[in-house]
Amino acid sequence: MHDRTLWGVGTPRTFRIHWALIELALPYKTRPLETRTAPTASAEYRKLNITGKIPTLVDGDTTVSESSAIINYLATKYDSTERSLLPRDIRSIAAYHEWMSFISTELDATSLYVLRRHEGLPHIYGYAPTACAAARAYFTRMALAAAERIKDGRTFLLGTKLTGADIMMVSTLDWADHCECEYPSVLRAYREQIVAQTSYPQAVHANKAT
Ligand SMILES: N[C@@H](CCC(=O)N[C@@H](CS)C(=O)NCC(=O)O)C(=O)O
Repeated sequence: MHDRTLWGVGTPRTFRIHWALIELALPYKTRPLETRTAPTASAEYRKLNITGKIPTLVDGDTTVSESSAIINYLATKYDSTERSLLPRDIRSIAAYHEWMSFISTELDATSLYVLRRHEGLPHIYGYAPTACAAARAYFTRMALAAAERIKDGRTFLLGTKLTGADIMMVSTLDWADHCECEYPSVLRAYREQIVAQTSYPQAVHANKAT
């Protein structure tokens, strides 16, 4: 059997990779590392990911970290006619990368991750209520822009099929719900359809921390 191990459970970013692996029907083992626990500082893990952050995927002799990079790696390597998380035509490929970048930077890193640091971990990163209020408002503004792009009622970001960009978006909306960040009903309806139509529930189960 192919030697494939996903390190990490319990966060929206680890969830992304469980979901991608399940959608692509790729068997894998899970090392249930939780964020900021002692095992993330072990020599064994630091050899795989020097940042000590999760998730990390080891696929045979390839090691990849960064959730969007892992999704792109899996989607590219294991693309087939039966199972695919990538669009096919060049304009959709451009839109796919646009969404991946937008979600990773505008919705994740500069909005929700600010809240995670300064509301969730103020003892490490400092208490910053002004930055948090701005991050919350920024998330809502960017979510409004995303909703505008899909208000034609499409099921998936790129039209009629699930791609890695949907995995990024839905996991980020889940995180936003957890942080009580507001986003438009168009995005809520989009999320609900995907949750009902894909292997989302299995991925939730796979990502559960023990
Ligand atoms: N940009 C990275 C972020 C990874 C990340 O920050 N992971 C969190 C858990 S969701 C973590 O391990 N944090 C531990 C720390 O900050 O030391 C990705 O998308 O994978």
